[in-house]
Amino acid sequence: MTDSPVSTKPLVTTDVDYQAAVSSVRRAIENYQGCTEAERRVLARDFDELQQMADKLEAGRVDIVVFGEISTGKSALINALVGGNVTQVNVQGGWTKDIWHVPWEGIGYCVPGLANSQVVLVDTPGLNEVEGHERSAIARSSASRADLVLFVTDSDLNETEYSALLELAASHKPIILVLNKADLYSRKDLQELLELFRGRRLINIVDPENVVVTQANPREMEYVIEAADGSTRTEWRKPEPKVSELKERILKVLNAEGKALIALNAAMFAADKGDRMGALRIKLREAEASKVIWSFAVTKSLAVALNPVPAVDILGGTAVDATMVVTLGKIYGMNITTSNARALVTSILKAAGWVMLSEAVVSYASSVFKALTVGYGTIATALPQGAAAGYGSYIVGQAARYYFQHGASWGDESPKQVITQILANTDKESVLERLKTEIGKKISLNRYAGDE
Ligand SMILES: Nc1nc2c(ncn2[C@@H]2O[C@H](COP(=O)(O)OP(=O)(O)OP(=O)(O)O)[C@@H](O)[C@H]2O)c(=O)[nH]1
Ligand SMILES: [Mg+2]
Repeated sequence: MTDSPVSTKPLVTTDVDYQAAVSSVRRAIENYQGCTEAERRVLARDFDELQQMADKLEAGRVDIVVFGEISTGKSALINALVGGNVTQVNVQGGWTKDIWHVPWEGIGYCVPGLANSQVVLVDTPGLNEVEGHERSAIARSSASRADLVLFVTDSDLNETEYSALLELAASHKPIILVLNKADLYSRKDLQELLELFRGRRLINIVDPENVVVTQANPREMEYVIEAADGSTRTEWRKPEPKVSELKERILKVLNAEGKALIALNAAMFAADKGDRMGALRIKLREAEASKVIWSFAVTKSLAVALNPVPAVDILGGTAVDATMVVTLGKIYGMNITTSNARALVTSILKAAGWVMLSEAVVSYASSVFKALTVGYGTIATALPQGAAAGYGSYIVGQAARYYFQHGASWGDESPKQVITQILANTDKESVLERLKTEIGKKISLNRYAGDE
């Protein structure tokens, strides 16, 4: 072997990159630790994966993920590389169901720059168009964490394979494309397939040098054996697996850029997790804010619907709105005093003057009416009146949310512009309907409770 990969000098000095990757993973873990309980629950798996990535970096482990369609010989390939029956091989497609980590100890290899590095071969379930979506998904997720992917195929690429390759290439995964089951092809057909794989179709996806041929578990062949006396007999034997070309290629890639690959992979992984955390945090916070606004709008609706005197309506309403604003502030990580919350509510109400004014008139008129009537009349007026007040709180809540989203400021807008925008984007009728339903439910519940 003239081009012994072990003698190849690493192309890139990556100590700085490696340290940067270690700190980016560490930072992502620290960010996670600052998450709320609810965020942690959703991110539990991401956190586990980050921890694993941190351990992997510390150990200097290289994960080579074997990936591809079902029954292409992924498991057989790992067995042939390791030289033993470490993973299960079967004629039945879809045999491997979980991710298997197989330490490639026999290889006795260390990535340059990582004295105690270990190489691990990761067996994954096969991709399958028709069944096993979940398994395909875990295989993809495993490939997305790989330092190097062995993409195994046993024929020309179909659409599933081609798009999976594109996906990997788009995330900058280094790929070795393995054409397995070479024993099933004539020399000529094999050559044609190789030319196809090294040709234009996979340009920028797989480096032509990274296309290799193997036979991991060749079919038995009939051998003609000639005895010394010239007589012949035939015998069925299994040819030896052929994976040495692949082995060499793997070592060459690892030698040239192993450490850089691990660092790049970890850094991209941490960045991706960081983005996910950020996006989730926003999503959860917004969902919680919506819930808070809605529950205070309902509370306000009920307070107004169930109180007969206008003065109580107004007082109760302001207190509810101020508490809502304090609660919203907490969600956005801002502590606001009750008196500041009241001031904010007042300024929102002032900016939305015309809306509140019209509602106050409705509120006053129907409160007087409510005080004078009894029985069903009360319910009939309480519904629209309570809903209108609840709608007011809903709008105040949305405006306060905007204010907190923009770091306790109105940003470049005036409060009036913000509220006009909110009003334009709110389906008033449907909010009123939903509030009426809530009030209706509560009032009829109370009525039945009273009857008992
Ligand atoms: N002729 C031939 N058959 C092979 C070769 N490699 C694997 N096979 C056969 O292909 C079948 C599938 O092999 P596996 O290693 O189980 O394939 P896999 O990709 O792990 O399959 P799943 O885990 O089901 O996705 C088995 O019957 C193997 O014996 C090869 O080089 N030549
Ligand atoms: Mg398998």
